Amino acid sequence: MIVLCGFAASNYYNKVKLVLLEKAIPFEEKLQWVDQSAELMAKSPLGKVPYFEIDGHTLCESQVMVDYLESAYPQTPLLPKDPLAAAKVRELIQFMELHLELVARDLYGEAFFGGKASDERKALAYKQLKRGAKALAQLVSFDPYIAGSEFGLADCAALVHLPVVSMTSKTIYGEDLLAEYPLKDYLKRLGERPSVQKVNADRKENTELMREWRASRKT
Ligand SMILES: N[C@@H](CCC(=O)N[C@@H](CS)C(=O)NCC(=O)O)C(=O)O
Repeated sequence: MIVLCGFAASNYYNKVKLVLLEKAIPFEEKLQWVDQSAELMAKSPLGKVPYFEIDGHTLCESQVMVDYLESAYPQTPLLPKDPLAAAKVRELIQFMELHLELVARDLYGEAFFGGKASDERKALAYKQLKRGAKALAQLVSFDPYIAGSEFGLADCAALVHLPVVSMTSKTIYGEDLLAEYPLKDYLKRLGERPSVQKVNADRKENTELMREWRASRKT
């Protein structure tokens, strides 16, 4: 049995969970906060989530995890068969994660958790996000799915990453750096899928718990 470890407010956790649900793979969830405990570090070397526990093995890094699912469970494929088309989908995912999500992540402390990012950090992230947001146009379709006519892995990533990038930029800069993309309609369309409804409901519930957990660590 696959055990998905992490917490449901995490975008990377939810990317993997969407893939599990879409492919109808049986799995269990285990709540794991990012507490830097020895137990966590033994399973995920940087203490990040998500990770899998599978028959006495562990596996971390969400993209590696979904690639594993795609090859171990070929039913309901979420990547095109053609190797180049599949690589283009991975290119889009890597692009969103490296050049948008990871850049915006530096600002989550201030955007969502009452922290403070330095002005230098914000100015640098602004430049990087502007550049990434503009370049993204070359890789996306939104017709009707992010990579084209088929729902797939790139949608599982876009659905969890793009809203948080957009929200972060609105909160920090007063400007939606993804405003040129039809995110609202796209998210509404994806929201018709049972997998997305489940992930969103669990995320909302877990976000409250996460706030309580963070607050309890400060006291
Ligand atoms: N590259 C990793 C990123 C995972 C990640 O950043 N997870 C966050 C939660 S959304 C985390 O564990 N943060 C705690 C930390 O970085 O110490 C992946 O794709 O799995």
